[in-house]
Amino acid sequence: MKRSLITLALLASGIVSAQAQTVIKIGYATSAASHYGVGSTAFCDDVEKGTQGRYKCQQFPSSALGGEREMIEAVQLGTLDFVNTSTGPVGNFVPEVKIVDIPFLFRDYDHARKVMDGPIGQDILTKFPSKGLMALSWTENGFRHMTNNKRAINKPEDASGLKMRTMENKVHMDGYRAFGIQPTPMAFPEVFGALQQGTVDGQENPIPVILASKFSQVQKHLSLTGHVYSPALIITSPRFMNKLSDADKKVFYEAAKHATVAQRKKVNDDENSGIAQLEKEGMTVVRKVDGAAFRGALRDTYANYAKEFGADNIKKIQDVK
Ligand code: EAX
Repeated sequence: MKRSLITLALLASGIVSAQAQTVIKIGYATSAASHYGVGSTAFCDDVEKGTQGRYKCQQFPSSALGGEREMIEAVQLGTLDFVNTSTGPVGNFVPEVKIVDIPFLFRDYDHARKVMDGPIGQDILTKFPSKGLMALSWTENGFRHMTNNKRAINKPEDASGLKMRTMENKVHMDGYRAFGIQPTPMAFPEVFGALQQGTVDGQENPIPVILASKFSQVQKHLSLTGHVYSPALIITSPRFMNKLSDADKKVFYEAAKHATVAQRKKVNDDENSGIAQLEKEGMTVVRKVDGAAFRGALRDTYANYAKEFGADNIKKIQDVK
């Protein structure tokens, strides 16, 4: 009798903690303090609040769960719940994503964000479920710039002959070949070591990644080529989403929207203060590259993109004002 009373009392006082709590895992490439960390934390905080603590995140920053391709595979398999990833390897899973990886497709951040948040970007999100994936929102990695240890890059001729690590992304690689670069696809966790050992001469990434990954320790030259916009996504699986009540689904979608805003703001902040920071860390920066020459070098490659993706579809993106 006494014992059952105590049990009752414990249950009564612990009613909230007695409620089941599900821990969800989310992984990303860079540190917790980076843009991916800021976006993922906004997502996690909102999920936890919106579900009154029934869902809680465990974050795996700094590629702790492997490269982006591996994390996407893990989400597909169900061993990871969420990944906040660049589109780098995503087109290998969902081909409709590839069009947004075309170099020099977007004029600037406003243009890119408008396309991703508008009908074109939102339509791409509908292509994920048939591949065992579900993309909740477009987050952001940023415009990519080249770094290397050989020379300052002002125009394609300067980049020509450089061995450069790229993402596992054919659309990028085709473009970079047109600049004369020797693209070397490699998973992100290996990049720092490859730069340090000189396996490659350079790499290309947005300012937030260059900062967070301390590439200034192993790279001398930075050129603000902005040669391609690197979108990112919060990806989960239909398997995960289908378990949720409608109300919880809404919480996750809203949380992902908040992640987008927070992550983009961090990209803006890093763009504003990061270049001076990288100079302070010893990098030599070319701020004004010959953008027209880089675009011109892509003429034939663009004809191939038009064949693959449809000239109309490319133009539709370019025409978004
Ligand atoms: O998404 O692989 C890359 O260069 C990505 O930009 C990085 O992992 C962040």
